[in-house]
Amino acid sequence: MSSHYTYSPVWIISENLMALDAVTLSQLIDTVKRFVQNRLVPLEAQVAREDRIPSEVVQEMKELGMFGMTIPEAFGGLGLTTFEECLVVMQLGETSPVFRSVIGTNNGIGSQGLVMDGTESQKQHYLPKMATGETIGAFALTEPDAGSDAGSLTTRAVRTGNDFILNGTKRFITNAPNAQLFTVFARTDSSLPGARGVSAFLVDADTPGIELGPPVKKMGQQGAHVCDVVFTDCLVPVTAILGGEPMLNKGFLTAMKTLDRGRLHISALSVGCAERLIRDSLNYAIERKQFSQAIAEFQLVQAMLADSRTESYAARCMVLDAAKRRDDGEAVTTLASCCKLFSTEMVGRVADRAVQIHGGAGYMEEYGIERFYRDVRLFRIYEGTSQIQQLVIAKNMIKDAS
Ligand code: COS
Repeated sequence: MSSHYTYSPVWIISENLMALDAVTLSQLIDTVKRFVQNRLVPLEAQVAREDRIPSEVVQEMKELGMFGMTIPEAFGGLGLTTFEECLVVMQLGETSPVFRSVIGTNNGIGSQGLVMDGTESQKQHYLPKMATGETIGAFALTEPDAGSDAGSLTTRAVRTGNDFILNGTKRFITNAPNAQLFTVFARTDSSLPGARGVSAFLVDADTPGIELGPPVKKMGQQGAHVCDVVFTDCLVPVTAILGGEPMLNKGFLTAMKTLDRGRLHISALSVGCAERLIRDSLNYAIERKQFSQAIAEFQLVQAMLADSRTESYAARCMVLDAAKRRDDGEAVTTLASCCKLFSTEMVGRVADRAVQIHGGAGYMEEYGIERFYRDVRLFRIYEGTSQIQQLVIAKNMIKDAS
């Protein structure tokens, strides 16, 4: 793409916070870009139709190191900073989000709790295999009666000697059907209110007492699989507490910190998808003729294109700014919510305009625009709905002011 504001190596060189040098980062972004265009884009319709990503493509993603982009180099990953991760994810967003989903949990909510709060031995044990994609991690927070109100979860972990017994149901868990490791959030102290009595556990998927529900049929993102995970008298050792005993009853903080980075990741993904939709819309508008001229010549179509370009650019700036601040050590909870709120709502509007610009073709399966329209709808829901982002932003504004 020739837009003047695509990532600038000059800007990257000026940064001191890179895990990779500027040339290596540029090469990585180029590699991902080529992989997306040459390998993934041609498979989009097939993956949606068959509801599966071909295993050889998953293997290629493993070989490219895509499962371990955010896992530290010491554990076999690429150790990308948040800023670098966002640049790469923007490239990945230029194809069906289902491809990002398969690596999403290992780079985000399935690994980052461990990266941030895990003990050294937990990291040594799990992260190298997560970095290669041999182990898929899933984030088991949501429950049938605890979605937005994550702190009200009722899955219990009761201590018996050196073990805990887990009972409860986790709902809509991304990548659960393929996972080898669950980060499970469970109530370890029912006398503490809400979020305070919750701990995180690292639970191997083959532990007795775990049952997976059937794959859930979804509105979009076919090829990404989601199901319930049911724990019935599932025995895990005390050493499974993420971060060890000092982290007992502190699991909710791990979940929230993990989501701070995850929300920036989803924001970057939204920008990538928006860029793809804008390019498709622009190409279509230039080619499609009505009233004896390209529809791109009509000002009402131009207005839609211009609004989409403006909003995507704004989201891109926000995401990269917040990512850099996070890498600088700033607390970015509010900014991550601002980014997720704006970027995911933005891509919803861009997708809606893309359908409109394509007219009847936008509604038809063959053109793939309606698929994106359905796929990006999820961004406004998972990792915290837009309404939860609004609450987080306002709550922190009020807290800061007082
Ligand atoms: N980083 C560090 N700590 C955080 C934090 C963050 N981003 N967000 C909250 N905390 C801390 C708070 O400071 C508080 O600590 P203290 O008890 O020491 O004061 C604790 O966590 C509880 O926070 P809070 O009181 O804000 O919790 P609430 O129960 O009111 O709910 C929301 C907080 C609604 C923001 C939370 O439940 C949430 O994010 N819900 C959406 C869940 C979600 O995204 N689900 C998607 C699942 S993954 S697909």
